[in-house]
Amino acid sequence: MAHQWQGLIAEYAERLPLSDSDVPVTLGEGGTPLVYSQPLSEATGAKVFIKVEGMNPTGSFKDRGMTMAMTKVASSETRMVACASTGNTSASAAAYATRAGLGCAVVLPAGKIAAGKLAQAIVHGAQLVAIDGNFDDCLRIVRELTQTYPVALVNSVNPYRLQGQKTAAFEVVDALGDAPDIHVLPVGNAGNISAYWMGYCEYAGRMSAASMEETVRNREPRATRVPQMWGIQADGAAPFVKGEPVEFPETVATAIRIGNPASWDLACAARDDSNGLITAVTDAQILQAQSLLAAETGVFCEPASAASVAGLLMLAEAGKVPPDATIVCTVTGHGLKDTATALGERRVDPDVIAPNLDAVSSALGLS
Ligand code: AN7
Repeated sequence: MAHQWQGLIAEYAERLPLSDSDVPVTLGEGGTPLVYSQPLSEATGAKVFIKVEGMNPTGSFKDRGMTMAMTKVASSETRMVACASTGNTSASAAAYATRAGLGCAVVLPAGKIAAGKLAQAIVHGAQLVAIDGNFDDCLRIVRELTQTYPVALVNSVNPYRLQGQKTAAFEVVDALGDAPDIHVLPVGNAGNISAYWMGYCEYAGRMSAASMEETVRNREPRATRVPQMWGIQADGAAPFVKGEPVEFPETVATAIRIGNPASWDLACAARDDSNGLITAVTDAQILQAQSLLAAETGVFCEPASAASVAGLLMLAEAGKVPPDATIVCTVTGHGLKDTATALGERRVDPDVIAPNLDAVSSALGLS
């Protein structure tokens, strides 16, 4: 009988910081597909796999961190959570707070959240506050809010978020049999690159800057090596490339429209300790990669997620991709969250024709 995935806490319990009183708050997150991409492999001369994180319950990788963070809040006295968000964190927090029976407040940059993500926060019953500012302002306010009131912070500065997110690296190794040579992913607030690096290190039997010792002690290594971490930012929101925060970040990829990443030091450690890199791509490259991945590989991701593919293609063009390397590219969120950006100038309304076979076959060029 096929194995029914139990959610990442149940699947990876021994490598997560859980106590006996924790009852998992889960929607069955994790266990996402790792899809081989023939077109991207041909384009880069490598073996390229796509980790499709849009297949999580709320359509993004945020659910991995949220199941852990919300489980911990649920077993505490606190009855309310809050987060700042460019969209996906709020969607995930809203769903998991509902699951846990907790109140949820989300603070968002006004006018900069994709419609699908906003819809999620609303239907799951979160309290929405839109501010005249960007994500970095939202995070500053939510940090202050949660220090002042009995409200738990569920942004990725909450260490349990990264603990949940590291399981994506476990899944990659479990699927491939060992770590890939290179792991490529988009970077915004920089939690995810830090979490993947932690996961890869722990599976190879090592600590990383983000590790909690209890999750590494006495565990059998499951990998013989760690990958290089390649982080990709959007040109208009590329603090790691500039080497300092960006005051007014701007990009079509609103999910990574972040100028002052919270996990700065952890991400630099992931980049440097893995012998990796963090670079940036233009909005045009992002949109082109999104469209290519959908049309050639069959995976529809959101713009921020396509930054990873855009970066890989750019680095391949520059001769930076070793021949035959095994590469995993994380696409972090589902394309359905932001159909307006994906469609762009494309025509959406087809011509309406007569309801008969002749008209349809002729419209299709078959007759
Ligand atoms: C699709 O939801 O920061 O580098 O508030 O939604 O770990 O921040 C989202 C980030 C990549 C960047 N791809 O990950 C939020 C938020 C998607 C995202 C990122 C985000 P981090």
